[in-house]
Parts: sequence; C-alpha cells; structure tokens
Amino acid sequence: MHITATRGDITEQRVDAVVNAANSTLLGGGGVDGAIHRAGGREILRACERLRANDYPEGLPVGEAVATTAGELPARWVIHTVGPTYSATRDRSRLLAACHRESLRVADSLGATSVAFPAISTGVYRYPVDEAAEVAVNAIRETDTDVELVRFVLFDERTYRVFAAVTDRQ
Ligand code: AR6
Repeated sequence: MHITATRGDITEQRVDAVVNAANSTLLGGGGVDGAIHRAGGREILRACERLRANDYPEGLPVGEAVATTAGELPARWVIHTVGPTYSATRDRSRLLAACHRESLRVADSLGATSVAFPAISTGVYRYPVDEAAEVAVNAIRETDTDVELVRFVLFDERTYRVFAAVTDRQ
C-alpha cells in the first residue's frame, strides 16, 4: 500500500472514497464535516438521515465507520467515522486507530482501492497533531486491506508537515 500526505481540500480529491471526521449524530457539523456536506450537497445528508433512522438510532459510536454516497463530490463514497475528543488524562489512541482501521474495512466492503483521510480529531476534537499523525499512519500500516492508496489530505501547512514527516518515514 502507498501512503502519501498532501496539502489541500479533501472535497476536491479524485479518489474512490473520502473519509469524513464526523460526529455521532451523522447530521453535519463544522470543519471537514461541514465542508463535505456543503460541497457534496443534500444527498449526503439524506443518506445520513436514513442511516440514523434505520441503523444507528442512537448515533454512530466513536471509532466506528459507515459509508454513504458522495453526492456531488468527485469521489464515489464518503466514509463517515467519529474520532475521539482528546483527553489529557485518558489515552484515546485506540479509538483513533479504530477510526482508521474501520474506515479501511468499510472501503474494502465497497471495493474502494483509493481513500483520502483528513487529520481526524485534530480540529474541534483537539487531538495533538503529532500524536494523531503517529496513530493514524501506524493504524493504516497495520491494517490488512485491499486499499492500494491512502492519501492524507491536510488543510493547513503545519498539519501537512507533521503528517508528511510521518508518512515519509517508511
Ligand atoms: N479538507 C481537509 N481537511 C480539512 C478541511 C477540508 N475541507 N476542513 C477542515 N479540515 P475537524 P475533528 C481539517 O474539526 O477534530 C465537526 O464539527 C482541519 O483543519 O473537522 O475530528 C464534526 O461534526 C483539521 O486539521 O474534525 C465533529 O463535531 C482536521 O480537518 C467535530 O468537528 C480535522 O478537524 C470533529 O472534530
């Protein structure tokens, strides 16, 4: 598997699936979640509402992942996952690793072989970028998957540099 880091906007990525750093409601929010719903259109929200009604009446648990259409995005699917909020007193790295592992598992079930990830949990959920990058890249490297390309798409220069340093360390 090839793992790369690039600076950019995840909504513009031409990959099979883009991962959304969602919240348990699946009904939208700010950050990358807001950007994906804005750029992808109402179809994504409607699919999320159906998932809530049929499969996740109490919301998507932290560390799990589920796919919807990508609506008007160039990608075919959005894989929604819920990262942990950072805690200075509790190690939530296993939940952050699970987000990456479960997203790849969902990608496999769809037949998606190229997947773009944002820096899950490093925005509103305050996970330190250097810790998150280590957890994310290690989790992906350790997952047995048919996905051939994982592209981390980082919005700001600092986050990009931290992820690039970890992905370049093969
Ligand atoms: N493309 C790529 N990365 C982006 C984009 C974009 N278009 N927009 C923001 N980022 P966050 P979280 C970066 O807060 O910490 C939402 O309200 C951003 O700069 O989106 O997991 C959800 O609904 C940061 O580096 O996700 C949840 O309630 C990274 O994406 C909550 O925020 C993640 O920041 C999830 O918080």
